[in-house]
Amino acid sequence: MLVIDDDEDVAKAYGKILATAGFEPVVRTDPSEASLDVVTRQFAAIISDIKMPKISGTELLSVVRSYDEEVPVILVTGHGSLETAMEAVSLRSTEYLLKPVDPPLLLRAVKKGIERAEALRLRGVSAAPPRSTVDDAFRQVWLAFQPIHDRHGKLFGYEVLLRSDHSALGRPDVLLSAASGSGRLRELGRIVRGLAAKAVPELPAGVSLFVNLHVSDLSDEDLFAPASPLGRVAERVVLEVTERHQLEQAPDLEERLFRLRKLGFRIAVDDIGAGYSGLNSLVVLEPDLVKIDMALVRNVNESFMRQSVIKSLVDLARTTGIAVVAEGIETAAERDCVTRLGCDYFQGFLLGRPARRAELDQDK
Ligand code: G
Ligand code: MN
Repeated sequence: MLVIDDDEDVAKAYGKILATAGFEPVVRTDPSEASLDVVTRQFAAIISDIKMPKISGTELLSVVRSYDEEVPVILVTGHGSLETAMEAVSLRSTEYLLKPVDPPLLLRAVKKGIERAEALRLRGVSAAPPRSTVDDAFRQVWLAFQPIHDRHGKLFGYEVLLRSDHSALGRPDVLLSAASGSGRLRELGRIVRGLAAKAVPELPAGVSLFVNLHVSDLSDEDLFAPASPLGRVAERVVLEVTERHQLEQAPDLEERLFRLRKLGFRIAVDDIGAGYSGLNSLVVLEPDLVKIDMALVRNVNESFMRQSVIKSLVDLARTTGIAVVAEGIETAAERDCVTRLGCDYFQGFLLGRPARRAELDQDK
């Protein structure tokens, strides 16, 4: 639970109410500090003041909503206005409370918000399709390639992205959840790595291939076999890991990543700033690269808050020798801004959409 109010007495009072009710509140009075929290950690609920210096509660909420549809956000204000109330509604704020807030009212809003988020999450869980349908979808898997450039606009690598031509299970998120529901995630991971390995020899010299790992892949011995198709070309490959799929399911993660690095793979922590990959993963996992999630890059040129978060991430990465990739760049203004903030590599629709290899070859 995250509590933000620039008035220290108020913030502490909320913290106390929540702690007494058995929650574990993180209390912030500096909205820039809170902004780093919301993009690097997951909270059961967020309670925020609206009117604060530099970053408003509604701006904070818009960032939260760009990657988390469900987390309850309760906005509190001493100066209710139609404008902020309408903004709160359009950003699906759970509650909009006026100061001074009655403690039982605050607790009721928090509990109701958490219950509703839970119900939404449960509804998202689907049953597994028949085995033959998943077989069909697996047979139609292919990889899209998206370019990653360096600061001089030179091609540094491609990220390969899972695709399937199957009519029902074509969307990557649907295919992944079908594979997960059927206990076949590792099989899908092997298919992806097999296709990726085949593509490596066709890449221009010096260009790397970025391959996403699912947490289930990290417990597949095939990934660690030097003689596996991808293991043979490990020097050309960056493996992307993310906390989106709960890395805590791989308890010996550090040791596993160490083994992968010894095989010659480089490691990237994906989706930093999406609220899943905590900053501590940078310190603990010692990756070669980090990828800043597109939720943070979106309209970065217009947001002091996003700029300050990216700047902090770049500074942290610099001191630990980690290279930074900015993802999901869609406009020249976003690219120029992340370049100025010191990012090393760049990816996004502006530089190139994910495409089949054949289409890339035609572009040349
Ligand atoms: O979780 P990960 O960062 O690996 O997800 C990459 C996804 O982001 C892919 O599905 C890809 O199609 C998408 N993507 C890549 N670049 C952009 C972009 O500039 N804008 C948007 N909206 N999506 C992008
Ligand atoms: Mn990725």
